[in-house]
Amino acid sequence: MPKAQDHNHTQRISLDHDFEVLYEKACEAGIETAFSRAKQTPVPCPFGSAGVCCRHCLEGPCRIGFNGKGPQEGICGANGDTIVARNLLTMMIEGAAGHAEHGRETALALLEASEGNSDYQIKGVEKLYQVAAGLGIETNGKAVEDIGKQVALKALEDFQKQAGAMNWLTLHAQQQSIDKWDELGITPVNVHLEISKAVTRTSMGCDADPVNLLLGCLTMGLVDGFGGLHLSSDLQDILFGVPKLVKSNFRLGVIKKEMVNIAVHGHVPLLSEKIVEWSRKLSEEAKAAGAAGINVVGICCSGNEVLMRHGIPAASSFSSQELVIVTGMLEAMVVDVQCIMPGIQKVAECYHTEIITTLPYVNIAGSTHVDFHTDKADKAAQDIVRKAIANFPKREHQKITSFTGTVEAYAGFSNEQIIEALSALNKEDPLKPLLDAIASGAIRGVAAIVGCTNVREFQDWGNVTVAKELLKNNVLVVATGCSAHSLAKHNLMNMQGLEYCGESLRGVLKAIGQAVGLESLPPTLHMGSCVDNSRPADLLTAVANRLGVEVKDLPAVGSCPETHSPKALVIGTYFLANGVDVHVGVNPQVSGSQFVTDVLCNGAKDDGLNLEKLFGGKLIYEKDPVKAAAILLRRIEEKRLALGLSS
Ligand code: MSK
Repeated sequence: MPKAQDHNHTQRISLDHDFEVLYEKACEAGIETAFSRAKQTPVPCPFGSAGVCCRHCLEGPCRIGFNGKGPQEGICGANGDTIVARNLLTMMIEGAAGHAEHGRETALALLEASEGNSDYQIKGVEKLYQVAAGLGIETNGKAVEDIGKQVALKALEDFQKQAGAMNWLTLHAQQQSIDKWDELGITPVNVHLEISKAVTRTSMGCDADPVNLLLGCLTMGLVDGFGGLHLSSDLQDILFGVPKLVKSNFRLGVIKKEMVNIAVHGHVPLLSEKIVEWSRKLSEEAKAAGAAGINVVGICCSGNEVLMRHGIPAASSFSSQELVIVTGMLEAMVVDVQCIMPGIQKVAECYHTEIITTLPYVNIAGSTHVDFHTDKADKAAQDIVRKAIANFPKREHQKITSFTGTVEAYAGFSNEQIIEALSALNKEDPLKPLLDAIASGAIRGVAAIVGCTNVREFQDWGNVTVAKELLKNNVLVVATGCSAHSLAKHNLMNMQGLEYCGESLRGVLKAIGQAVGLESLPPTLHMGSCVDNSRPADLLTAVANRLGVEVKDLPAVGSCPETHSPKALVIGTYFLANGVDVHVGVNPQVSGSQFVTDVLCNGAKDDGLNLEKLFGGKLIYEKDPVKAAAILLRRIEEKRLALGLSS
């Protein structure tokens, strides 16, 4: 077991000192975490890293040798290009399936709520009318529940229909993009059909054409974008309400020594919404158990969801999730789906913390399981909160490490909130102040810093550095997912961080913020969880439509500096299919094929087929966050020039 103090500066785990304290504590107590496991295997497998290991049949695994040495084909004759493209598609399927299942579950929840068969009611009525209108559903004279049912059925159609394009694609995409996707034959028909087709094409003896396989990746990107991201965000806004400006706190100081602490972790907010509700309702029971009350804290994207709608404070992003338990103050960690490390159970066994799984297909051996379904959500949430209360007296006080520092952060920047803020400057044409700022160059462009933290990266460093570099150069930065945790923890979502903004950007943020009663907008805008990458996409579409151009023409970029999940890769592919440049700071595992690398990363002027020629944007792989930001700034300036905007 490595000791934290044995590591030199480059081996530090986090820019967030609190997690370094806990990592050292864990190491000294002999408690394994992802950080210590990563240090025990410092070099990832070179074949897997290059994407050239094929495990699609039992004749293998086969792998392609490097530099022309060793076998250049698998036993079946698949070459490196095919194997790399096929492995990439396999990752895309994994990412898209997770998000699509999120969308399907939310659609079913809306159907059950509309039919009165669940513990949920529709709270976002205005959003319901807006989505229904977009889908062509007649709303006049109909009850809210009737409209909710029609919207839910339209959503479920996107998992069933056998012809045409997905309803949510037609609802959100620009027509020029749809035409392009149709021409290339990549427009998805329904989520399950496309995932099933993609799994078939990656299986042994099927698709062996790297170009066709890469087109399959783009289809998965569209499945993810429309059947996962947009569908989930829309329906969650309908069920739980559209997020509005909230102020909350980040860092480990949000875990309170005197309270019963419950962490919600995962992605689908159906459960975490109820945990928040019942934590408030059962606080007297916590007091009877000797606590001052119940404190819910967020981890990963469940954390982002309850932050955006309820101002629940956030304790940790993905990579440090196990270390939250090492505080010794967590009575329960409740998980739903995605990005949940199995390692949390072993860490929890060293403390009094109870890991509670809630979905039949996401179990962890040794944990408690409380079955969750929408028609017994209140009962499940009460059981879970009471389990946490019962664990409070079991704390081992000598094992507690508490922190007092928290960082204030603003969140809740849905598009509706952004438009409302802009409306205070121009009621008739709310986007105009933003467009004027972009046109004049006060804002050079827009960047979405999205995605994860990664145990093999120095936590928060890439996310924060890219953001600061872009802010300094007057780029408007929005954020989602775990990168939003990084930015918030390091003062980029409160007014202190305004010092990192270039002067003209700071002026625009102040003007908009003051119009809604704030000192300023914060330097970066928290737009939600990883499925909420639909929100920056919708913002770009609204701006492009207002200007009469395509999204691909805008001075806009995406960056995922600390990528960890295939979900981040498939989200990036959705943006690539819309012509937006996407930066990743972690190896996307395609270097084993020069052909695949060229298609993804080469510029439009290069020979041969590539994404930029087809769609207008490309994949940028750059580990160094300062260099990455410089490339993104250059791309923004190129797009400004092409649009005829001021230099
Ligand atoms: S949780 S996919 S580590 S953002 Fe959405 Fe965070 Fe990335 Fe998981």
